[in-house]
Amino acid sequence: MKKVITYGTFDMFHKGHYNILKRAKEYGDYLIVGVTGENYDIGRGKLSVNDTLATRIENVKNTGLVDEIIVEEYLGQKIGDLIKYDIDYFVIGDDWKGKFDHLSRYCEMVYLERTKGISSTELREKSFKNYNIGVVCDETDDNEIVKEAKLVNGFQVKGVYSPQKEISEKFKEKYDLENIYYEYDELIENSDIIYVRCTIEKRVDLIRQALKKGKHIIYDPPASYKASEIKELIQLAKENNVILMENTKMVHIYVFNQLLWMTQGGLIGDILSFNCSISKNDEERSNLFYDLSSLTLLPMLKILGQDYEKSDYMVTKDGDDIEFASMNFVYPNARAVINVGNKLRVDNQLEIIGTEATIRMKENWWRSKSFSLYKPGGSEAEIYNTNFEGNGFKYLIKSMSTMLKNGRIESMGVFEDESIKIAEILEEIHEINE
Ligand code: C2G
Repeated sequence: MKKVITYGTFDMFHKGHYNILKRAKEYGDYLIVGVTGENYDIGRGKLSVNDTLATRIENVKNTGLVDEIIVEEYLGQKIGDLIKYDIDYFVIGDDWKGKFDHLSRYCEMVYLERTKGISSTELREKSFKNYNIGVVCDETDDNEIVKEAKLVNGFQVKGVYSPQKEISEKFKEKYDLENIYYEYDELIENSDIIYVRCTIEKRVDLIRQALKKGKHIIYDPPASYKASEIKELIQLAKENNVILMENTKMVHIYVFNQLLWMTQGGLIGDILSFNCSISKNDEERSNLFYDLSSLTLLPMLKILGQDYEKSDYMVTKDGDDIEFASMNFVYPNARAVINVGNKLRVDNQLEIIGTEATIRMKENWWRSKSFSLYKPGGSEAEIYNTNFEGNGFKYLIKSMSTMLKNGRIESMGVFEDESIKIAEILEEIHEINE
């Protein structure tokens, strides 16, 4: 018996898919199809897949051509499959020509001509609503949103506005955008989503204006260090039935959810200590302290909760700007220490000590792709990781896309009460500082 294998995502199943399965079947007596798993596709940057794995499997099955369906879950699995299923022919479309030649030691490689004039990409483009993102900024760095948005179906940064004309002009040029606007109202008018990327003092106002016009928002957090203003914005988003989303990439990255699962689910025992530090020296940005603090307070609140008994802050200043702050939180059975250096250098790290294991994240822990888990007595750390290119913005936009599809406006990444609590803490620090 000759066995044939082929692989694919088979998203929005079409004639091209049917044709390749039919021709693959003709090479032998038994056809196995490997359908890509969701994590595998996310890992290889294919975020645009529309159908669920179950639907894609069902569609392949319904062709009646296939003897066995397997799921492709990781890079390199194909080698194991060829051995395990004792394959004679590996068939794939000629868009992959030459890419799998190294497999010819295991079986015969066959590249077949693709069916012309049809593709999942085209079908997706036709069937999706397009969302135009407009950026309002006071700097020419885009935080990679332009590139990353393109990786999610239907999303694209189309225009820019800055209160400083030269900045919008440079931004448009640098990122090759279609439109530039000289009034904020025009940007709002011509966008479905506004990305607010500017210093903290201007955020509330810019967010408020766009929310009132019924536009969805992505903003660099915190929107403000005043809890009352955060509450007002949340309320305004609800009234206008739009999404108000913090640009906190961490919570949309797979490995951070693993960390939460372990710490919240008791897998590292009872948590005794949360230790986190961050610093950045950016002369261009004023009040960066609040941005950095917001980023460090979020994992603390997620892991230890909001019911600490006491807090204590030490703050030093350089001119009007906070230069360094140490924040201490006393929980019933745990302590948290957060150090934030605005102009001073502190090492970036996150350490969570539990009674049964310790977790560490180094360097840019807020967008880290991995963490280490140390067990007492264990000589080597267990590494948990996820691999992707870029800074992770695409995962945040993908979450937004899912929310839009489901008609949901409240984010499950950063919860509203967490944004409010962070502002309350920042407000206390701000008051000490006045
Ligand atoms: N195909 C085709 N004609 C088309 C479109 C697709 O012949 N018009 C073929 C592809 O060449 C591939 C199969 O249909 O052999 C599945 O295509 P996709 O769903 O796009 O899967 P792909 O991302 O190419 O996955 O491990 C994954 C595989 O390596 C390929």
